[in-house]
Amino acid sequence: MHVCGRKVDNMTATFICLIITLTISVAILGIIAIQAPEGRNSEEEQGLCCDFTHYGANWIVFQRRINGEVDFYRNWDQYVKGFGDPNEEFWLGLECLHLQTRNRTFALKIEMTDAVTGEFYYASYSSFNVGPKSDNYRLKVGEYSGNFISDAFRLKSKSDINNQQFTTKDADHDNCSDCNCANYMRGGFWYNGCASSNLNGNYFGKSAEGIFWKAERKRYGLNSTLMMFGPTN
Ligand SMILES: [Ca+2]
Repeated sequence: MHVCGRKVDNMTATFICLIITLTISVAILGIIAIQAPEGRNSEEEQGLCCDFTHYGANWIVFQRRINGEVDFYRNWDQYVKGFGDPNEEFWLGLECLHLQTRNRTFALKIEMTDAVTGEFYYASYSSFNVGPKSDNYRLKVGEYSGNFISDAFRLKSKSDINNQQFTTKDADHDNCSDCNCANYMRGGFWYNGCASSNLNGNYFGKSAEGIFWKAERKRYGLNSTLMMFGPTN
């Protein structure tokens, strides 16, 4: 057999063919890897969700307020990617919430402490889903239960935040035609026009800017909150 004009034996020819085949294979795999940005992006996005803080065995915490050390009056990119310290005050991030809740039904649980009385409150929703970025991370929650007399997420039609998109101070997706609810309430959240709760409000704020959960006749000021998703039963 001749290779490049030189006569070689069968074993040498086989070896040369093997080297050529391996070289071509590595080149093709390299091209495939370069042309697969979606796969890499997906891994990067999944990487946003690695640093989970668990509550008990099965619940994943995605928001915590305990001392006001972390500023929650943030822009869109920061709410998408998350911010703060997972062991202290933090927001996990909207992209992570979407990725985690898109294919599986979780329940939502919110725990709160009254800033004045120290009383413990909780609110639960039978299902919790955060939509994709293309839909501005729209919130969908199921049936409410809790030890408040009212469901603050649906207290009034104008403050019903179920099925609403997320709004920040630089990305207005709310239903307040002459205001940005994130500016008005000093936070970033799913607002309608605007809301009867303000879990991402100013820790030291008063009135509409503070952290609160509203019942039919009373606004409960809060000094700690915990939002988490987990099993439905
Ligand atoms: Ca608006």
